[in-house]
Amino acid sequence: QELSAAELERTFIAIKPDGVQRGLIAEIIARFERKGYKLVAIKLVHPTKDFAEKHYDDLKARPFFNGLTDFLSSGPVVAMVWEGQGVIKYGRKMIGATAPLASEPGTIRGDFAIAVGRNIIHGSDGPETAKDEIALWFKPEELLTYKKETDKWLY
Ligand code: FUP
Repeated sequence: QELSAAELERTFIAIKPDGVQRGLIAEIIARFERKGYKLVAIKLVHPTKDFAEKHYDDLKARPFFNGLTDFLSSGPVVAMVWEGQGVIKYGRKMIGATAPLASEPGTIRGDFAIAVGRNIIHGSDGPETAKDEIALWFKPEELLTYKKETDKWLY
């Protein structure tokens, strides 16, 4: 099966415990689906504190690290890999800015979050982190390759 380089761009997206608890799973997945990205991996996981620390390893010197990793490990998380042209950068755009007052209406954080420590969703911030985060959260065989045949099931 041949996939173009653009189709192969992949990013790691996680719906954090607050997003799951607030019933925003379908809302968030719908936004990525409607945009035209392809879901290539998904699972519900309850990360351990240790795993959350690995995920946020680059932030370990920050004062909010302990609270952040407590939060990420506080309940189930929807871990996903989305694929498509520009998905890393545009996925971040759909998520919205980290600072609550900077996240625009229409973005996920802009529409549903008001606090930096409870911001519903994570998305890889570049190609290198995307690669690392996908490898941290998923086994290679959990990533699927398939063709989206949009009119195959319409009669
Ligand atoms: P983002 O990539 O938008 O999730 O932002 P960062 O990687 O800079 O931060 C990771 C997480 O740390 C954010 F989701 C929220 C949290 N954070 C705080 O809790 N306090 C801060 O001052 C900054 C970030």
